[in-house]
Amino acid sequence: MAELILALDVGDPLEALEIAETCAPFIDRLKLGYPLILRAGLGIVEDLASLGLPLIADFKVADIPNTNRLIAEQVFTRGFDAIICQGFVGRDAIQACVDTARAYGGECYVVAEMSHPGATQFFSRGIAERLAELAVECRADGIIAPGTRPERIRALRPIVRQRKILAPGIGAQGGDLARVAPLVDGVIVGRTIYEARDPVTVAAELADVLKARRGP
Ligand code: NUP
Repeated sequence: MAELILALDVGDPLEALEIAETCAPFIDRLKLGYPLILRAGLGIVEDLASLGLPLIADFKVADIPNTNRLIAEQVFTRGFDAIICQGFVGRDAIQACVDTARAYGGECYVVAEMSHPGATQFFSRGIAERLAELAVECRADGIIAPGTRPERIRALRPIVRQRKILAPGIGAQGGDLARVAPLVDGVIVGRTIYEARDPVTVAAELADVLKARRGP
């Protein structure tokens, strides 16, 4: 069954904590990125870690290998369980993130193709396939692939095989949960949950859909 991963891009730290805490029974992991961390500070990672859900650092790390390593070390030291890095920076830069993740017992996911419309400008013509291959060669734990384009997930699955595919773009960006869920290992959902009048009910409904749509 695909995991439900809550993208907690909520500006207000107290609101973020409340949403995470109340939705926790229905979600499998929390994904934190710049919108929350830059506003709340890194202290919120510790607060959220106390909920007991694994935390993914979505900093889409994209630097030279040494800087990637330094960033990843901070990420794992601060209590994250996984990191997302960009693949277009190349094999050595990806490898730095994967190796650091391993050293801390964490996971590393490589962005193969992004979910927004503009992503097709540069992730097209076989680039995503090459990035997915690189992720496999670097022994990353999986890739990020677009929940907005299930046909692209189908194209990338044979490359990554049993490695995980996490798919953002469900709901607010137009991706259809019921179509995508059977193709992936995790769906990343942000606004559909945290902007809902009742985030808990929506999270519970999405979790029910995932239960009904077991994976490949
Ligand atoms: O390709 C990507 N698309 C994407 O939306 C890679 C991502 N990491 N994300 C992130 O997923 C995005 O930054 C946001 O945190 C989340 C989707 O949020 P929402 O569109 O469901 O609100």
